[in-house]
Amino acid sequence: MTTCVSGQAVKGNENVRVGEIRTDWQREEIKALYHSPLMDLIYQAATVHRTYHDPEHVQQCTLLSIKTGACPEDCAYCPQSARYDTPVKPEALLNVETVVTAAKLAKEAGSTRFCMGAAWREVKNNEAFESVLDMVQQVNEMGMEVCCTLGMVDLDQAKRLKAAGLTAYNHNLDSGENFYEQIISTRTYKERLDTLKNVREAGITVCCGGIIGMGESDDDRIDLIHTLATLSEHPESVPLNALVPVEGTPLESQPPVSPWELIRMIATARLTMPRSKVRLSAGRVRLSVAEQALCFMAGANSIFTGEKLLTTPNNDANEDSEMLELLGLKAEPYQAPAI
Ligand code: SAM
Ligand code: DTB
Ligand code: SF4
Repeated sequence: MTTCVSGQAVKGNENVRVGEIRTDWQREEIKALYHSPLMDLIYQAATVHRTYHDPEHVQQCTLLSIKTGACPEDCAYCPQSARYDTPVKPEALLNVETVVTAAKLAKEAGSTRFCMGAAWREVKNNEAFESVLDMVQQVNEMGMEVCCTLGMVDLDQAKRLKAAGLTAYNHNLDSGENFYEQIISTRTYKERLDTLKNVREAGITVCCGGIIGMGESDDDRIDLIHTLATLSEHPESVPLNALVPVEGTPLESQPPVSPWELIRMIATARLTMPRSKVRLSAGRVRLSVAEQALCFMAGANSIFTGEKLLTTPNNDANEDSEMLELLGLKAEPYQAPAI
């Protein structure tokens, strides 16, 4: 029987060591955790969560799409791919001032991390990249964490982003390696892992997670967590998304994933990557307050706040404040990085 960090035995998964930072996870161990009885899984994850984090705090992050749509990639979930006829209207790169103003508003609304997304296959060494470096520098100087998600980056580009003040780079694995091919054909899993390696090598923190509800199996989800939890260092940030089906994309008719599956995924991520921030990301708009409360109990400690995610609607800001108040949770204060 597993012994949890609190010393209390938890029923459901035999001989699985939890509560330590491990990168030697066996797939079977993660499978056992993922399939444990839900109440045991949540209890165990909540216990580990409380060992590594202040359970009162939830980090608020704000997303901004700085370059929207017309993306050459074919990610089946994405309304920004040029290959699908979706309601997203392509827009050129925003200017630096517009972005900095949006970041200020986000900061005033309580966000401590500002994430800029561009619908690019990869970063190119051009003027647009120079503008992004400028955005990164100015947002960083405002006293916020800065994250970018710009597609693939090489080591030199990652180093330039780091020098400009980038805190984190988001590049998701999206699903397990086997299922991945059914979702994206234009970029390989290996290419994604190479970008993560470049980000790590440049000294930028890694934000990497995935999506559930695309038609994948439990085994595909376990594969994703296994890959993340056995990277040489765990991603500091693990965003977990429930598919937001968008009209015109190949996944437009996917049935909504059950909140219980998202909670199970969050708890498994928390148990296997105890120190990481687990971000309750896309799909939160469909969750009730009670369901979100269980996500926080299971170890989620960050949400995206603000009107929109990148292109799809997000939860109402007032309702989010009321929810945090009701649950006795607080926005996590900004912490300047240790130099
Ligand atoms: N183009 C960049 C890239 O792919 O790395 C950055 C932007 S992309 C929109 C960032 C992530 O958002 C994707 O990797 C995916 O995990 C998530 N995402 C995109 N569309 C989504 C949807 N409809 N539902 C849930 N998650 C989604
Ligand atoms: C992540 O994993 N989720 C966020 C962030 N990283 C960039 C993006 C979610 C996008 C949802 C669809 C949209 O709004 O376009
Ligand atoms: Fe392009 Fe990123 Fe959307 Fe894929 S997820 S189509 S790479 S914007």
